[in-house]
Amino acid sequence: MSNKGEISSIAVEDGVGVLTIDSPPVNALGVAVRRALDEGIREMVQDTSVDAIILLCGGRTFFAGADISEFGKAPQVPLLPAVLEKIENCPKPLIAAMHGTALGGGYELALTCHYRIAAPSAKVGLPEVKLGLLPGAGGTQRLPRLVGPAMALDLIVKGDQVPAVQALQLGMIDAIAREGQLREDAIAYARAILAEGVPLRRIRDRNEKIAPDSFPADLFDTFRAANAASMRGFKAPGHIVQAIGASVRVPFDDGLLRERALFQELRASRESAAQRYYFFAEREAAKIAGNQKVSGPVPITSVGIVGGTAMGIDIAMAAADAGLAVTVIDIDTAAGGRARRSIADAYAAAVHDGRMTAEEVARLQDRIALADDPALLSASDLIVEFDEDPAEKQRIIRRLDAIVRTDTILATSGNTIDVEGMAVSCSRPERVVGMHFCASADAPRLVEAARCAVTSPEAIASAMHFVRRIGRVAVLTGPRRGFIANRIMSAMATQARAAIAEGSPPGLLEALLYDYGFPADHIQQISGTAFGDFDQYSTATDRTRQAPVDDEELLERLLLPVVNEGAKLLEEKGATRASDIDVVAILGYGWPVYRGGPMFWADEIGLPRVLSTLNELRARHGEAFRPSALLEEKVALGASFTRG
Ligand code: T1G
Repeated sequence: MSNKGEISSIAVEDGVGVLTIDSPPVNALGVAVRRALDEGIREMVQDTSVDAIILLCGGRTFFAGADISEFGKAPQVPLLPAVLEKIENCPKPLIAAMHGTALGGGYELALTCHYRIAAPSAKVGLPEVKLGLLPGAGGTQRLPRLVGPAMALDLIVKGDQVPAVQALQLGMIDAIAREGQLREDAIAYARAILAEGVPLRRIRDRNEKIAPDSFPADLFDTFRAANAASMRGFKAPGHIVQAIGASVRVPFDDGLLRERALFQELRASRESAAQRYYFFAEREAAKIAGNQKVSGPVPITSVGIVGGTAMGIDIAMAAADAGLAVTVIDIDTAAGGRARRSIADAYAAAVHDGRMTAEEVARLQDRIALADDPALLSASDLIVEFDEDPAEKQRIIRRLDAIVRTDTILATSGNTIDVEGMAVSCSRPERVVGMHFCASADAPRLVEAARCAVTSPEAIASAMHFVRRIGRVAVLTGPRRGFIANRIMSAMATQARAAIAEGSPPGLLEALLYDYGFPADHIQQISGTAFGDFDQYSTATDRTRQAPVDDEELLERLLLPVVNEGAKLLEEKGATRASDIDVVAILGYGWPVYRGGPMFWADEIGLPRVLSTLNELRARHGEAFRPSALLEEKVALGASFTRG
């Protein structure tokens, strides 16, 4: 074993060379990793004792893609395409041995290897679309040659992670190792390939799956039409369709050039800048202070859910799925039947929809105990009450305070709750937190975790750690009613109501929000609070109105109050950072991710313009538009909300 410096090592075992790269946290293909790959591959090609090469990663995952933090900087050699070209032209069988999540440039690197083997728990995928990009290292040209253009369109435009078993069925990988035996099985696989002595095969030379008669002539037009709604406003999906189109029309090297040109356009786009910003913003939200990652000192292994509401059951199931022991209490025993029925119905639906197997349901249902005696919660590390009556909520928290462990975290759900009032009524107020599980129209991933002055750092860290454990995004807020989501969006709803009262047709307001990029169902969500009964108004295309106001001013009248309210939240310490407000607006209310969220968007249009427009609106529509002190301060300093 020779150690090639801190991130790579080489071992040769009976003619099989193993190059291991270990660059935490996710083996991103930054310049140091690219250099280590370049040198390691070269060394093993030259080593006459090496007949086949295996590429492995240490740590939690195979290469998880290009280093996203490098995008804003000057590129450094060796560039990824050059490294991949060396791999693809390796004269010896080269096998990618993947675990964890081989994504983006990491999976594209695997596609330049001759063979791909993966651990059963591994996932592969090309998620660049979520960053406003496309696979820029050959993925749009090689994947269609493996799975056909139709499947490639679906996989790359959606950007989902594909579990190893499904990837094997699709041809995205060639073999699956035994769990925990990836290195050994990859070496055995290499030996079998050597013994077979078949000529080396490169994906770029395989054209059977992209032959004109192998897919419908109108495939690309049909795909665009079928996905128009989900692609609306985004730039990357359309570019991906063009790049995959090139894979079936022009020779491979020309297709690579086309892909590179389309990739460069996206990388320079404001949409991708916003989506890359959001990628880090969502992860930053998990950090409570500075760089401290949420790692609850009270490890949550058992959870109590009080109240068999739909949200309560949903969280119980998510906690069971995350491997936690769950106890659901419906103090109203009649309702206990409701909780039992809800859980049974939810699991039956999951099996019916093919989202879960009967075996998974059996395993998970064993983790959920149903009872009507809160005393059974004494072992729980964290308890969330989901009652819908404010007085009842207070009573439940006080009752739990008297019977559970002194270090159990007590969480009350909702965002109109008085977290402070609840906490001080308990014997140990430091462990009381608020949790607002946003039931947004699409993926309900957002949870606002509210702390008050007496909440201990341990309690809030544990609560946020629990939220990440169940696969949701936690954002820390202050205790003031409305937390962040409802505070900032109510500012928009207030102005929508006022504009309608002054004569702006609701259909126009909805059309402006729709054109800005809000999904229709989120406009319903906002309009439900602002425009009253959505259906009573003319269609969204109605642009006639009484009030002589231009569209841009009307849109700014709706959006800028959200920015201003966000600035006030930062002043009050109701939010930790501006990017948290963007995470909440995007996840909670469908603010288009390719705009980056209200605070990112404000920086993009320029805070001086935000301030001057607010003052113009204030002169016309009153004090609701008084600019926050923080905004004025930022403008005076030439500072921004989200640009460091
Ligand atoms: N670059 C830089 N940092 C990354 C990173 C990346 N690709 N992926 C993750 N991190 C950091 C992340 O910011 C966090 O840092 C830590 O790693 C753990 O991440 C040429 C152009 C791999 C599934 O889109 O999906 O390849 O907060 O908290 O929940 O065509 O990270 O600890 O300081 O998310 O276990 C394509 C993005 C890139 C994959 C792990 N690849 N990453 O999830 O941990 S573009 C991606 C993820 C590209 C090519 C193109 C997830 C994960 P910190 P985490 P996790």
